[in-house]
This record gives sequence, C-alpha cells and structure tokens, in this order.
Amino acid sequence: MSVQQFAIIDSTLREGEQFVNAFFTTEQKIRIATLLDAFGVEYIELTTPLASPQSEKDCRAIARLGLRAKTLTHTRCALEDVRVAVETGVQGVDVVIGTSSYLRKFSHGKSIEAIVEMAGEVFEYLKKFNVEMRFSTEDSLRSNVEDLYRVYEAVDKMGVHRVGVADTVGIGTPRQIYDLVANLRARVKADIEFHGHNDTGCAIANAFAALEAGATHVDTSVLGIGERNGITPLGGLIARLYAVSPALVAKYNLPLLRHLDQAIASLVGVDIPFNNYITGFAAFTHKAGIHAKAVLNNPSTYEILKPEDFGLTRYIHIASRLTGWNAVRYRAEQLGLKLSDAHLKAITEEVKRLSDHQPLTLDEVDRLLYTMHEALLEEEKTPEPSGGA
Ligand code: HCA
Ligand code: CU
Repeated sequence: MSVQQFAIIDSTLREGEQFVNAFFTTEQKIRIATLLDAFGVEYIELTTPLASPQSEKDCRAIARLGLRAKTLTHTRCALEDVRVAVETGVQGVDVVIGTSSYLRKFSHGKSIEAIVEMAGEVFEYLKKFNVEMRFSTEDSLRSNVEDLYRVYEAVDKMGVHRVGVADTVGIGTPRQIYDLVANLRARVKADIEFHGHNDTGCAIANAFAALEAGATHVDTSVLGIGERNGITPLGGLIARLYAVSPALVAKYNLPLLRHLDQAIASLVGVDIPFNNYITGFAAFTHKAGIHAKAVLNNPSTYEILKPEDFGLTRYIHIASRLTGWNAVRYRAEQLGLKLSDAHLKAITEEVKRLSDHQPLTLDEVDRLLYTMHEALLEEEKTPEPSGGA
C-alpha cells in the first residue's frame, strides 16, 4: 500500500522532554511550539500536566497560543489524570497504558480485563468534552498480540479517534511493524498512530512501514530526542517521505527544518550529528572526483534530496587526493579565475601530490589556483624576448 494521507504528531515537548539533557523554560517551549507550528506539523504533544505544577502551566500556555497545530497532552489511563488533562484546554488527550507482560508485572500490575475497564471509565469521561481521544498500548511489540487486539477493539468500540502502536523499546523491525499495523487496520475503524524508539536504528524505517501499512499518524521529535537515544526524528521522517515523493511533504515549510534542528541542538546542548538527515554538515557534501564531476553535471546523480528545497546548498570538497580536475575547475570558476584545462589538470596533480602526505585546506588549494593565475598574468605582461642578432 502506498503512503496516503498522514499527519505528524511532534512530541519534542513531551517525549523530547524525556531526553536526558532536556530542560525547557516556558519561553523556550513557546518558541519550539511556534517553530513547529510554522513548519506545519499537524499536532504538538505536550508533557502531562501531572508531571509538575510548571508543566501544567506550560501546557495551558501552549494550548492558549491558538496555533494552527492541534495541541495534545499525554496521560496515563486513569480518570484522575484525564480530568486534569482536559482542564488545560488542549484539543486532544493521548492516553497510554502498558500491555506487555513486563509492564503489567513490573509497572502498573493490571490485567487486560482491568485495562479495558479503566479505558472504559476514561473515555466515558472524555466523551463529554470536545477533545480528540487516543488510546495507545505502551510496549506494543512485546505484548501478546491477542491481548493487543482485544484492547484495541474494545477502545475502538468506545469511540476513540486514534489507536496507537508504541515500540517503546525500539525492538521492532519494519516487517513486524508493517504486519501489526496492517492487521490492526483490518480490525479497527479508528485512525492509527505509530510511535517508535530508535534503540536499533529502525525508528524511521518503522514509521515509514507503519504508514505503508495504513497508519495515519506518526510521532516524531526534533533530532529524535527522547528517552534513551530517542524516537523517529522529524527530519529523518521528512527525508524518507521526500525521497518517495516530494509531494508527500510539500505541505511542510521545509527550510524551517534546519532552524528547528539548530534550535533544539543548542537548547539541549548537543551538536547536530555530522551525518544527520538533511541538516548534518556532511549531508550535501561531495568529495571523490567521479562523484563531484557527475554532481556538477547533474546533482541528481548522487543526490536524492535537493538541498535547495531545504534552504541549503551543496558543497564540493576539492582539497583532497580523491579530487578530480572537473571539481578543481568548478572551484576556479567560483573564484572567477580563468585557467586552461592543462593548467587546471596541473593544479589537480599538485593537490593530489600535496594531500597524499597531509590534509590540505581549501585555502591552500585556492592559493595554488591564485598563484597559477597570477603567474599566467605575469607571463602575458612580460614582452617576448627579441629573436637574437
Ligand atoms: C512514555 C512511553 C511512550 C508512550 C508512547 C505513546 C512509549 O514515555 O510514556 O503514548 O504512544 O514509548 O511507549 O513514549
Ligand atoms: Cu516513547
């Protein structure tokens, strides 16, 4: 099944707050929410108001901003929690409860019957308010699948708007996620949300597999921040979808991605990883001569993402022994230097000779180009020696 309509639930202000380095002031939360809204995510999920008095105030403050994105908060499957949640003015409540034997045994200690009963109470109450209701099973991938279907079918009958599959420990593979979501799609009327952790590097692929299987909502966070090493990163999901078809992500303001990544990186005190999707510093760099030549002729030879669509530019790295003379010519043109092919080839050989022994900087290559250019100008100026006697 191809990916159809979908919405992003960005959880930087909920799951992201669970990242070990994260501490956001109210002003910072508002700035993040406003940027996410300008980017165009459809939903913004906020930390439960039960976490602390300030969390409750922040939740209310962001719900009051009147953003285009819908605001959601996150609670346990308990009447006392959802009562507080609806009071904050959010447009939806994301209810979650663990269904795996690990969580049932070591966390809340409830049976599947008790979970269905609690969900009944919670949604009976929430129905009186004009809020979206979501029910998710924590640790879905390590839950008994029959238990899962039983709970999902029960809450579907209760009228929830979305059911959520959560790969809480990042154990799922794309195939497993695809099968689980496809089976669920056949069983419930509600929309389906996927929330995936990245412990084994599958969070983006799993989110994409969920969408292919009929999920309608995907959870992300900026840079993927969250518990442990986090969840599906917003930028990575965008890259994945864009590579299938740029039309899938045309609804988002893509150049804002780098502002979001930079803002979060600096707020939580990390660098954007060099190999980050789209915004890592090496994402649009080309080095080997063969790559550089082809990219200069047509960027699509080695780029599936167009940097300009994200407000970024590509960089051709020429100061290395892997370089080629086409790349060196491109640099000379950038510097406005006119050199013949023979001279460019000679400089390329010099770059290779020098960088065979030690790393070279772009400055050093530029100096070789300028020196050659000046020498040629000098030659032009010097009169030909007269032909002799
Ligand atoms: C948590 C766990 C959670 C919930 C996901 C969800 C997870 O921190 O409460 O609500 O769908 O990964 O299971 O983030
Ligand atoms: Cu999570």
